[in-house]
Amino acid sequence: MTAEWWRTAVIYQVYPRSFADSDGDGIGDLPGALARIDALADLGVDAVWFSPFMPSPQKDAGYDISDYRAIDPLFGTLADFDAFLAAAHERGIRVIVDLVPNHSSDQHAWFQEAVAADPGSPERARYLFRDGRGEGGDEPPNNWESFFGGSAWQRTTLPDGSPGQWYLHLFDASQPDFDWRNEEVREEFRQILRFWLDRGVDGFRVDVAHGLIKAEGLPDQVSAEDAEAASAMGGLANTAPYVGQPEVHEIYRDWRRLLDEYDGDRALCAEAWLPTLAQAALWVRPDEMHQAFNMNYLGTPWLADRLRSVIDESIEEFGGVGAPATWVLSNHDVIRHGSRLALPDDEQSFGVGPRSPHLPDPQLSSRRGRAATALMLALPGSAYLFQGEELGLPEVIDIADAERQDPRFFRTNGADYGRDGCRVPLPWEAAEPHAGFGGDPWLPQPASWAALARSAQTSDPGSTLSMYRRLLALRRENALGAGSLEWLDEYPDDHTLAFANGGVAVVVNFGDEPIELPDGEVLAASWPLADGLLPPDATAWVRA
Ligand code: ISL
Repeated sequence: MTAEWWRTAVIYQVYPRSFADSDGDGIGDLPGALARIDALADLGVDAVWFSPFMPSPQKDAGYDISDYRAIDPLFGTLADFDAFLAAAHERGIRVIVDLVPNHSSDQHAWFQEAVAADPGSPERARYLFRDGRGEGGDEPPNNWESFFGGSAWQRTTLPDGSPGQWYLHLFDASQPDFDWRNEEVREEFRQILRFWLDRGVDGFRVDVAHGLIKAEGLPDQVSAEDAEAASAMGGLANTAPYVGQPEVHEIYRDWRRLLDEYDGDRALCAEAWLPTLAQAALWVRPDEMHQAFNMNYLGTPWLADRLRSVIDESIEEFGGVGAPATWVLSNHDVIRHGSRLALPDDEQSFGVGPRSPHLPDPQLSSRRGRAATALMLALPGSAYLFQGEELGLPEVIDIADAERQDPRFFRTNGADYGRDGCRVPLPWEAAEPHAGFGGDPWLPQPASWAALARSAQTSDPGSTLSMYRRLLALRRENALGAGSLEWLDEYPDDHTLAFANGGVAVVVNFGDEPIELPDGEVLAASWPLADGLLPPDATAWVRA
């Protein structure tokens, strides 16, 4: 592979608990992933990103880590990981692992020591313990809210049963936040990075990369209206006191120096949810991370003008700091993109379930899902795929409340369905029990998924899987990742996007009527053409 593989790579997210289960416990594992590695090679991806597989009480599906230098027995052993890494490298596939530095599990040895230690002790200083406000310290230290709902503070209980200090958790109460102003925390994570780099990983996806540093003094968050008023009066516009604090960049510069000591082009990718692309670009300045997820692109509805602006802005902002633009439509935190793009714009976050006001139409989901992918894979830069999107899996809606697992569902008392619907285990073999996933899956698979199994799609030229394979092969042959985008303005219509990337012209139809394609060989189409015309909610690639 060429130098700086991450500038153009298509990176496939393996969510290990839902990928492939080798031991029949209903939870995917590393030997299961190894047994299926040829499916990834065959698909044609450049790299795999593994969501966390480290030891964890699994309160947040592995994003609550109790030991950063081992593998949870649920998923296998370090030897299993080494075997996967070697097999991936043999096939020219890079492997990046998930680093979760914002918080640990409450079962991590450091947190257990912190709870047992006194206020003001070095053990407590690794996390964010504070006295409460109000009489008896009964009120949380500030007004911050958890991303999963409710207060971001949890009070501790002393051995005699009386209430003690509070600790900060931006996510679940079982996920206490580290204090990244503490040098001991920084040194620990340098060693963790080295542990995985020494094993040969090609890089890290960095969880919550916007949030490690909290504003000095942990001030109350100002409400959006107050912030607006302040900014209208010439004051500073509000950003949450735990998002995008300037000192966070020192940490990534330090990590970049560390990665640069290693050979082989290792990369850091920021999971940073920031209000604007201009802010996201700060994470990928030349001495910081290599890539940042483009959450602004992911959050854009299926509208030609909105997509055109976000594409232009992405190329400009990331390009402006010398970083590749990145693209992503699906991951383990959002509604699967076909289903999402078939929902009203204001219902595309926080999950969908049986009581949601609107449910996505399956046909429309399928058409938009495929069209959106065919648009994304033609863009220059690097793209992320989430396991199962290549099978056209829809969001699973009918999960009974009793079967749901996401802490977001529980912390909002079911007001948000949360993320279980995109995490349902993959179907591999149409004719096997549990569609060949392994044991009885930890989230129930719909019976209809047998028809979407990889075995049912693999030799069907019209399947979603065949479309992904074809697009990835064409993307590689035509070096689209390293290309550049030029809008084709002979399509002035509000309901069309058309651009050229090198020798490939790409046309996307957002309207209700079929449209003409430019002259030339049709290389790929996300939906069958009708009399040579591109139908609504479809994308075609044409040899220009
Ligand atoms: O900041 C957010 C929205 O503005 C949140 O969405 C947040 O950044 C996001 O949920 C972070 O997600 C990651 O960390 C979580 C974990 O539950 C997710 O699965 C992971 O992707 C806590 O580790």
